[in-house]
Amino acid sequence: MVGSANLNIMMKAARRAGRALAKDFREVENLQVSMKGAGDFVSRADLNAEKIIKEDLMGARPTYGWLAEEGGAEEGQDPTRRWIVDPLDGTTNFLHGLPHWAVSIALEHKGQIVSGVVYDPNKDELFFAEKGTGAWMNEGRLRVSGRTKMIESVFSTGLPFGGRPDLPDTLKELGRVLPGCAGVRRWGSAALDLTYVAAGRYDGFWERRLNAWDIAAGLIILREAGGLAEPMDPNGNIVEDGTIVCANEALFAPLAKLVRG
Ligand code: 2AM
Ligand code: CA
Repeated sequence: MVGSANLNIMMKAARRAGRALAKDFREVENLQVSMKGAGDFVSRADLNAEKIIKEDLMGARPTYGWLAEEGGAEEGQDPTRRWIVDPLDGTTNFLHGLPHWAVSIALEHKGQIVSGVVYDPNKDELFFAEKGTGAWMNEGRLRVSGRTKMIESVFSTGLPFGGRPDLPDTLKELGRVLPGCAGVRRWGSAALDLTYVAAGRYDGFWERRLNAWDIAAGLIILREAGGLAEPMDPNGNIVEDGTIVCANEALFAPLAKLVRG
């Protein structure tokens, strides 16, 4: 697929940051002996990846706004467009030497996500989409799964970490979903969770308490692959609220019903 100039800038930035992160990831294992050392090293790797992405994106489009996990928000001269960036989604995996993390870059125009790129350097999988032109992974077109039966379906979610207060609700939710499906996974990168639903690897995904940068790029990839997505509160907004439930067309309603209780 021939993408727009903006998509090409995003893909180039994602690959450049991904290469830098992959190099740092190989060092992480050696640092595990000193937990503090590993944590500081990962923070530096994360910041360095964000710097690379900012150089590429803001260098090419200096008037756009900026919202990123590490660097915060900056209004651009052009108030209608903004980059939404997570340089390293799946930081806990990265820190633990688990090869499941990604770079996530989205472009928002007038409040709508219009393009998204998620790059997993561990598998060299570049997921991308633009509004109206479908979703892709490397050279191939993406499509959500064709499963229709809950009992045959695999879903993904995020579980509360570090003492977050929503554990009781989460356990109730799992109690409703688990008995009727083939399994629930918790892989720790919301950006990759969304692209995996887009690729038909899982049949659906839900999570609360996410940030705009975790979801923005994956969301357009999912939708362009034919997936349905809503915030937990049907009257809310996915990117603003940081909640999402998504699946293929057949499984969306039954999954959303169980998750929402
Ligand atoms: P992050 O790696 O960029 O922080 C998974 O539940 C999502 O929650 C990820 O997209 C992850 O984004 C975010 N998250 C933040 N802190 C986390 C933690 N300690 N453990 C797992 N996920 C975390
Ligand atoms: Ca993230």
